Amino acid sequence: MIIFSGGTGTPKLLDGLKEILPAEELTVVVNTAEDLWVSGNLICPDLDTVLYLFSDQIDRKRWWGIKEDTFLTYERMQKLGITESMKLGDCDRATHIIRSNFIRSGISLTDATLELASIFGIDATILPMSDDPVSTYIETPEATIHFQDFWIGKRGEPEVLGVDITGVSEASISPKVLEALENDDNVLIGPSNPITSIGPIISLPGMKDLLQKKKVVAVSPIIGNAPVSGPAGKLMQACGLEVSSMGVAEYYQDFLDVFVFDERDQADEFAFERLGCRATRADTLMTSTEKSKELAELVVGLFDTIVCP
Ligand code: GDP
Ligand code: FO1
Repeated sequence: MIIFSGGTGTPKLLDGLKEILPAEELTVVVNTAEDLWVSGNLICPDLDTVLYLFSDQIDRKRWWGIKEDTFLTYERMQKLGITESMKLGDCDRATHIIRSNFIRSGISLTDATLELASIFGIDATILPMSDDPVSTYIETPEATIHFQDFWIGKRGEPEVLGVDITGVSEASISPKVLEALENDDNVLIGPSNPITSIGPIISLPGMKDLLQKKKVVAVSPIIGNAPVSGPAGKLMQACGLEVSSMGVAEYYQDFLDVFVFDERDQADEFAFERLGCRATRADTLMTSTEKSKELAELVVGLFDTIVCP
């Protein structure tokens, strides 16, 4: 199975999937449009969350960084008058240094990620969506700023006028992602932010055409009229989408086969038929590994109900 992932909602589902499927059967294609160079090193928040999840290092309170990490370097730099734009843990920073050294020596982000996965003893395949630079910029009334400056620097507070995924139309799907898509018909779009996490992956040239030939199941990150966490609501609104499961399904309608939305949602299952997909209700709120596992079991079963287009 191929899973498209950001750094919070889908990793929670992966937490269940890794309990029920052999790791070798999981290929995770991860958003890189939130990546940022900080103090000379490349930070890949979504890739790192997935790497830390599979190697049981993830901080499950925040869903970023390494559990029980210290922040000595960050704090020392702050004392010396330099505040980094992201609060980097010391052990997390070691990952960034290793990755960046690989990249500085000419190795692609894909191969650097495969090396990190091997160092961490991970059997699942974790792939960046592309080896080319793609960055999400948020247009606010004052300025157009990098997603991390909007989310961390400005606490997601400014009004959002638009979202620009720079570089995506010139970027290529990485060769290893293309190879994975040639060899696997099942694609799961996890409950990630449709605009900033899944948006960049499906906007890569050729991706939507490839997805039309696959069995595609997606899980909604929106319950009722709000995301479980993060800025998805504000960003969907700015992109002209209704903040609802229907809004998410509409965004994926070109290639979506089955849509999973939350049982607390008022939406009618049959209302999704006009988008050319089936929809099914489930408890999608993953507050424990057990709940992630239950949702993962349901989602895996759905692929058997789809005839490959
Ligand atoms: P990011 O990279 O940190 O923005 O993470 P993602 O894009 O992977 O995930 C953010 C999305 O996950 C948000 O839109 C949340 O609504 C959604 N999310 C987080 N936890 C859950 C959950 O337990 N269930 C569902 N359905 N969505 C979730
Ligand atoms: N999020 C914050 O709200 N504040 C931080 O200081 C912060 C640091 C950070 C460092 C490494 C990392 O991998 C993620 C980090 N995040 C931090 C999370 C990150 O900004 C976002 O949640 C994701 O990029 C959204 O996917």
